[in-house]
Amino acid sequence: MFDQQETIAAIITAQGMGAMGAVRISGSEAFEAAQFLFRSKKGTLIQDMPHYALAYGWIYDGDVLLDQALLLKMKGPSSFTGEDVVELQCHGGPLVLARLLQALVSRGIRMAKPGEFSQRAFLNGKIDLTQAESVMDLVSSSNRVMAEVAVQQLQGSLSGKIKAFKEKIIGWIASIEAEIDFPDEFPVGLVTSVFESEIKVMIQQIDALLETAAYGRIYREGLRLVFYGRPNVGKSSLLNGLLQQKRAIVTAEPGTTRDVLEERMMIQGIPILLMDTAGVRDTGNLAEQEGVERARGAAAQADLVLFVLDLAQGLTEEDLLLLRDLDPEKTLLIANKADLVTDRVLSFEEKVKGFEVCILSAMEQEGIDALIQKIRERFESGTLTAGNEAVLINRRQEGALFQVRKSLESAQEGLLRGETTDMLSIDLQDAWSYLGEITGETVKEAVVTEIFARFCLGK
Ligand SMILES: Nc1nc2c(ncn2[C@@H]2O[C@H](COP(=O)(O)OP(=O)(O)OP(=O)(O)O)[C@@H](O)[C@H]2O)c(=O)[nH]1
Ligand SMILES: [Mg+2]
Repeated sequence: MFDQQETIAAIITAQGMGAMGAVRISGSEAFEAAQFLFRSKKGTLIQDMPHYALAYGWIYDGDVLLDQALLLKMKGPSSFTGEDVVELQCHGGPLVLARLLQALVSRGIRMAKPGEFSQRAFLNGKIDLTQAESVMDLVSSSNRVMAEVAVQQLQGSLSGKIKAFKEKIIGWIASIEAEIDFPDEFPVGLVTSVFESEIKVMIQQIDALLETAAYGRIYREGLRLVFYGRPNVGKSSLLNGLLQQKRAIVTAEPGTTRDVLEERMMIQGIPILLMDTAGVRDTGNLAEQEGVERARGAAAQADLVLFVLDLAQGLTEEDLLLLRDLDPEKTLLIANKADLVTDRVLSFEEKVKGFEVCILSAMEQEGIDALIQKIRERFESGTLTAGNEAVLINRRQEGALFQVRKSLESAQEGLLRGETTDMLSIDLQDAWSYLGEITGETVKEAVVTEIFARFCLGK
């Protein structure tokens, strides 16, 4: 864990040139350090400025004038980090800001590590862990849905739910303790019968949250769309067709693509990770063999496989073998090269029953819009239903929530077996503790450090 005593500083605006750039100083020496550099036009001293006040003036490093600036004073604990904070808003030139930061460092202020401001905000109880994570989601969001969900999570949409669960569980534990301490005042079995239905309801609510994880992953990382099939059927051509650019190499020779080629795009507001892969076949070529292995791996991990076949050749034995391993729910069957056939009735329809088929020509760019529509439909229906939850949990939260569910289930099973209430209390305490991991109260220090280390510099 970083030293929380030290006063830290960092450039908090993006690197590069801009109308404005800002440096934040946080810690007990923030006002003193800023005073060394800042000369207000009116001669006001930072210590005499009211809370949340702005001052206009000039920044000096010794006698060297560095820039013109606005200084914002925030007295702890009413600041982002909960400590005394000064933000200097100056001109957004990389050198200007670097010189300012250097001047602070030469006065003994330490440069902040990535995520350190947010970590202090967390350690000082200004935000919980879900809110800290939502800050990262918000600044890195590539789409409207993620941005909206992140900002709601920052406001406490997930924290609120977790808090409500925790309060309920504490209530249960309290009544168990009361029953143990004053058995005469409770009719036998009253507490347990109430629990049975209440725990069931909570598990359902947790399941609803767990269901948002798949959506959350897609909005954070993109829907994994994998082009898969035999060599030369037109996988790379289709990737290029969707991207509207000649990204992947296309040749008439089978075995052109070797590596998994990744590209990102948005399809009607959905972030998509397109993955072109090597055509699957038996081959003696080592590089191609490795490519085929990677293709299989990518298909297994896909949210949606676009299984491409060559309509001019029809459905081959090899196609059938590959299809056998694919889940129709997660596959679209692309009958490509439709321009080469006159009759578009699928002779092999019976053999691919259950698979949705999309007939198109990657080369002629025909049928691409219909494919986009189908991708959108698959995203909206299928197993990916987040409902109206204003929450999309991330992988870490999903892991902890899964443990909460397990503990509650164990409590539920205990109840059915007629276990004593003190046993029940242990499961409930576990559930409470796992809930605390999500918001951060019961999470291990190492995990906290790891989470904040993923933040960018100046956050
Ligand atoms: N007529 C026609 N030819 C196509 C179509 N799509 C692709 N092709 C041709 O088929 C050949 C193979 O295309 P690719 O896109 O490289 O096929 P691939 O599936 O990526 O092949 P590998 O990388 O070897 O697995 C090229 O000559 C393309 O021009 C199409 O819709 N119609
Ligand atoms: Mg290819």
